[in-house]
Amino acid sequence: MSRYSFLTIAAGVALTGAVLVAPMATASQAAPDIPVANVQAHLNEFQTIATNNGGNRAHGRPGYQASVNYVKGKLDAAGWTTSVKSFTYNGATGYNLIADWPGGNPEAILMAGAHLDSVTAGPGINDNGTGSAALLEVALQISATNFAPEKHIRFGWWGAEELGLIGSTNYVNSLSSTEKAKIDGYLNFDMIGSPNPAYFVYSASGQPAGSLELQQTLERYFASINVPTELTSVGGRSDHAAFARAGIPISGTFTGAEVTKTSAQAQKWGGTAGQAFDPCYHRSCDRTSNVNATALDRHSDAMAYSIWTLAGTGGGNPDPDPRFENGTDVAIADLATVESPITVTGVTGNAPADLRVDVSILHTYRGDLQIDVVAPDGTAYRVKNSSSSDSADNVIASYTVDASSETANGTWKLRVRDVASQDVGRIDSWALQF
Ligand code: DPN
Ligand code: ZN
Ligand code: CA
Repeated sequence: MSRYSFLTIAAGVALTGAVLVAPMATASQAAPDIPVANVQAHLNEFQTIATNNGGNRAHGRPGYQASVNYVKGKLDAAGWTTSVKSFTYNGATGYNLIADWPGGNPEAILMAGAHLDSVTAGPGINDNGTGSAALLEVALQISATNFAPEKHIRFGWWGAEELGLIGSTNYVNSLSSTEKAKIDGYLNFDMIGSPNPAYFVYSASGQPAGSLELQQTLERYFASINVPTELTSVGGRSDHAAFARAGIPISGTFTGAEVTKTSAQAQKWGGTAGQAFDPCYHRSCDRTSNVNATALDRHSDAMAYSIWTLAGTGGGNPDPDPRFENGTDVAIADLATVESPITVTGVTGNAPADLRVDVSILHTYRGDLQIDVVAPDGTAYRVKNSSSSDSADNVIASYTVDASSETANGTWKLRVRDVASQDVGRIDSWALQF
């Protein structure tokens, strides 16, 4: 990181019209804090199931069936509509557990999922008891809070992920194109309590249009608790892949598997540099002791925040709150001013007084950056000033702009000026939420 040699403030730019808001759920009901002790209690059950069934919860083994029964029993008691869908793989019957929360717009479905199977080598508590247990607890909290979202919520616990994403692929392939088109997005949670944890969010880059909103919603949660994230491209390594192939927007979170933590990552996230995020990945030692409770807690809360936020709004048609996004990277060279455009069409009248601007800029010294949102007529709204003392990385934030005097339709721009030498970065993505 660099220090400033001098600081320049652009003259004549009004500092009014924009305020930084704390990230919050836009739904009428705020997401609850997921009690990590409840998630851990589900993990203890998975451990007991494995211990009583030959040490694992793998496809075709009794520990998998017992895991399905445990999750299904809790969901049924909480008022979810469940169905167990079987498939055959490797000469054994496998199961997906699908759970629907009654209500919401059946034409606008938000899905989230986690694989419930382990490898045969061990009980699979971090991989993927953690995603499965957190998703179960979020489901129980949806019930406990009587969440009444605009969208319909459906969760999936997948079988035979470890044998090549078999269950989730079977599920997506079983849907008609009409049924697929109703799914607005899919969030995946596979390994969210690694003992030497990372805070990864699945990158929208190269994924179906609409994935950026999911990515940015997850990023916004971690920004709100001041935990830095990194984007990761998980490619075809987990159950989002079949959804992405079907053109459904995807994202998710991940605390890392066999890859080694760098010293830069250890500095910002704690833990041990030079050691795998999960040294027990796919081993018999992936037991309840192989979970970092803080990471599990934060990723469970991120899961709840994103589900409440994404399911809470936008279910109507026509969309009363359209969103426009640009996910094309724009490099920010040293001392440069760069712009990224978004063309807004189909919105009648003026922009709202609470136009939300979601920004994801990756940079090595955020204090270098001065950011304006430029309306179609050229009016610039300052959302962030530069500051020589603001030494953190990245600008991942939501700003609210009073744009009520601006015509909504036309080309808007995010204008980013790097005012000090040495540190550089890029606009990763930004969006306008009307
Ligand atoms: N799905 C796990 C595996 O491939 O073994 C772990 C994993 C999850 C890897 C998410 C990458 C991303
Ligand atoms: Zn996994
Ligand atoms: Ca710079």
